[in-house]
Amino acid sequence: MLRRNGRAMGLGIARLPLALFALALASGGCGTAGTKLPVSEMTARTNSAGVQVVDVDVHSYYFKPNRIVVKQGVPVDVTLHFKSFFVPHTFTCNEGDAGLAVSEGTGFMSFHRTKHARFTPTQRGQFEFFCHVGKHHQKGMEGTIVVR
Ligand SMILES: [Cu+2]
Repeated sequence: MLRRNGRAMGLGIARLPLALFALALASGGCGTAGTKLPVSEMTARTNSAGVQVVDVDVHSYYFKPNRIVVKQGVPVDVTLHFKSFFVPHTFTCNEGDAGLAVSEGTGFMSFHRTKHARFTPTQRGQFEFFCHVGKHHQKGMEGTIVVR
């Protein structure tokens, strides 16, 4: 009886690092900093409805692609594929003067949800988008919307 208890306790201790690792994952301790990744560019394609569509994968802590090229004056529909299970993220752009005021995101336990960020760029130029959750932006979770 005692020996069996001892064995069970030993197993419990062996599993502790795994539990800590899972906890670190859940709290956002893991992930890839966007600052360490190269630029990946994608040009939106105009669909039959005249909307510029582009897909963006939202990871911890980067967007892919992180450089989106669109045309001025044509509506844009960015399909956001949230790839993290536990860490919430947003796709945020605060360039209201350029028609780029948008913030779409998920909460905790997002489990591969998809959302849409819709806007119509009114000015040519390069505008930053980012994730406004916690310190994700500082970790390099950002990108550029290029309006031509
Ligand atoms: Cu984020």
